[in-house]
Amino acid sequence: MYTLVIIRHGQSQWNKKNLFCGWTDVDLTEKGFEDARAAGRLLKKEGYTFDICYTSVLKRAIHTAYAVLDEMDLNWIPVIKDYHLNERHYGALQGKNKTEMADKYGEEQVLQWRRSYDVRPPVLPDGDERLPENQPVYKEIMKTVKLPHTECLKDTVARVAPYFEQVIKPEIQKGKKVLIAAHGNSIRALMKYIEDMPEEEIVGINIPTATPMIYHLSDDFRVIDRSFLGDQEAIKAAIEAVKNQSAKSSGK
Ligand code: DG2
Repeated sequence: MYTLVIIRHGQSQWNKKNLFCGWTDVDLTEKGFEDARAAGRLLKKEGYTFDICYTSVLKRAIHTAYAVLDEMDLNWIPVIKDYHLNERHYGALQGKNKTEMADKYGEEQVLQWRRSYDVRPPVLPDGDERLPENQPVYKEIMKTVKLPHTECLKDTVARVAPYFEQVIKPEIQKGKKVLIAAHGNSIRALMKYIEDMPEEEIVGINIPTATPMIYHLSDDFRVIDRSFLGDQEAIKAAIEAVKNQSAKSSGK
């Protein structure tokens, strides 16, 4: 049996302001750092350890990975940063407030952008300085890969799944204990792939920040169980809060 631990980063500056973030490289808040450190302490207390960590090229996930590992005295393990684990690209929604968008376009529309499986948000316009081709971090990658200007979850699955299958899974099969520090939707994409989850089920899944998710997998990589580590009532409330981020402001 294998154990795999996946964690969404702690609260980011833009989570706090309720802005769509996607590939925007914003940092954690103080609370985000502290919650990530608390997750590391919890993992250590519960007896977990890691041999290798995978994260995205976005600092909110990278800083979460290091905060967790620091609390576990595991700063020395390899931390692999790869754009395949980036958040779903949120296109032209990046930087927009989720509540304001619900007030303007209706909750249904915003929910479709946030949670539908195959509807892409509006694309970032050509020439926009936020496009991946204008970011130094993607310069090398762009030489061989076409990077997105918007993504639906299906697109995110299409980049996350091969990376998991070809890079991460072989390490798990070698017996390495793996930590993945990623994002709400890149984690949902991973879950869809690992569990072979139907589209109707993944649309209802919301991932709380800085909460370790534990997978037990059989030798042939079937899911034995999946659970969140920590106070189950608080986790339920955190999941509900993520779900409700695109509710209209009261009175609208
Ligand atoms: C959030 C997810 O991603 O937003 O891009 O705004 O995990 O990097 O904070 P994260 C974003 P929702 O899909 O939950 O609206």
